[in-house]
Amino acid sequence: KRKGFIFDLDGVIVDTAKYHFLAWQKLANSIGVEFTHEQNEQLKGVSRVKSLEKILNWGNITLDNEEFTGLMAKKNEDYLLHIEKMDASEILPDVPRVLELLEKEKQGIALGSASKNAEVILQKVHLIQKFSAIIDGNGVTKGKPDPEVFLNAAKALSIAPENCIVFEDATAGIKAANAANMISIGIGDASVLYEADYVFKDFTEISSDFIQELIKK
Ligand code: B16
Ligand code: MG
Repeated sequence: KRKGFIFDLDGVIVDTAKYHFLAWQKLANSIGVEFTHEQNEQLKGVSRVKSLEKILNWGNITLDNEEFTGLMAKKNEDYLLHIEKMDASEILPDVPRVLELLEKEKQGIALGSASKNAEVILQKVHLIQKFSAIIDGNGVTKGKPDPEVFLNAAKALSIAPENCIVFEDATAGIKAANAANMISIGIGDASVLYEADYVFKDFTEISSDFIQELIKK
């Protein structure tokens, strides 16, 4: 059966989550707000606008529109410096193995990311041609945990949501996948991603048999 496999980008295909962390931490500290890994967890999968809103909230800071836009631009400039030097060596372990298996099995493969930088990154790591649909931060009006990004991906693949499987590293993304009525697979820490249908530390733990089972289901 042809299923839709939808991949989040940051923290699933590549470890850009660490670059987002560095850029947000620098920005938060520059306006006198402390920024911990626990706080960063709450920003994973969350749009740039919503992320800055949260940071300002933690610091009890109110800004006018112009200042807000300025800080968003600053964060992205810093983030772009980090991703500039990315290449295929930054693809997370066994992601290519799983993509190749899905390709061989003629499954639908889509990207469902909150990032507006998704295409640039996929190009840099030479994976863009693996995806028959790319839904990113430029193609949605409501960010994760809203299911819109994954529903749009399913539509682009012409596969019903209940026949889609989502790989996600963020709580917001797992919530979005569940709300879309898709199978949610957490990539990361099970104590954080407990709402997912399955959790694996990374793709090295995902066997070909497991993927075949998902296809047959
Ligand atoms: P950008 P994902 C998300 O990507 C990141 O997890 C999140 O930390 C980031 O704020 C968001 O993209 C927006 O990214 O600033 O590049 O548009 O995990 O959904 O692939
Ligand atoms: Mg992510």
